[in-house]
Amino acid sequence: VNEIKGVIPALVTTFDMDENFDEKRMRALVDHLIGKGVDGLYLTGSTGEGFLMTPQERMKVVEVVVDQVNGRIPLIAHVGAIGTKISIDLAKQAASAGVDAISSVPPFYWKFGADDVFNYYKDITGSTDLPMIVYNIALAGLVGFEQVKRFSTIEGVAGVKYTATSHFEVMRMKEEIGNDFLVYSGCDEMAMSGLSFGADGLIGSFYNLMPELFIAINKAMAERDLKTAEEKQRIANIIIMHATQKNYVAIMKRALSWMGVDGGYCRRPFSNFGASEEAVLKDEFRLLRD
Ligand code: HMN
Repeated sequence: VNEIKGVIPALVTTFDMDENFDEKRMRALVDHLIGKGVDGLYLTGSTGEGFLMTPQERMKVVEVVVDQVNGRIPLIAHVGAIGTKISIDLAKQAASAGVDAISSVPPFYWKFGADDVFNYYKDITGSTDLPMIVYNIALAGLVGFEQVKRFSTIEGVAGVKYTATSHFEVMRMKEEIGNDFLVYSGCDEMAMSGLSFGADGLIGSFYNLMPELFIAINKAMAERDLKTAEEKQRIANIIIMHATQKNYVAIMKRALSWMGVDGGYCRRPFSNFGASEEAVLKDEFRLLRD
């Protein structure tokens, strides 16, 4: 996984208006993002509406993307589920499909004890030879620094996708767990900050929509060019702040279509935009641009 660094969109899953997985749109979007220069893709996570799909559908998405990417960039498959057995099935399938790493949120809904969560990661990570990226996000209940540190003792746990705002922990993880423990910053609006505290890469939603800006931020931060990074981050944040007031996954999918690569629609209960709402949205974005 050492080479899985840089800007990694948490790929949206393309559905048609009837909520069916749209393979054609998926393949086109993958090619579009590779053309833009992204460094990898993260599949069937939060942005990918993974929890709105059956395991079979998630496997299908992984297979299609692996096939379309054809080795051009590395892939991380999110295999998190509420039960260990389901996650193991997903992990094994992702491994045989040919992804480069797996990732998972901690099990949620019930309040599992710390040992249960530890065993969840141990069992899934032990089920394949792939590196595991722990996915820390408030939606599933944040795990703290000490817990991440404990998970890092499991053989195969290679890093963390860290969607939290306390970036001092990024630095601490690098210092206390080890510099080769991979940390991916997960808050797009704080990409610059995550990188400045030592994150190896960025995994997030908005890299589907505006990868160029974040590729520029990543490059500028590597060169310690704070001025450029800040300039790009400010622009990105205007869009992010606007889009996150509504269902931003649906917004990104429609906005992609204006750029010639249709991201399709979201699955219910997420809402979508009808033609008239989409027109309003387009006007709002025009205003933001001016
Ligand atoms: C994923 O699994 O889809 C993500 O990469 C999640 C990602 O970290 C996003 N967080 C959530 O969706 C809750 C961020 O990209 C987030 O959308 C962004 O920072 C705007 O707040």
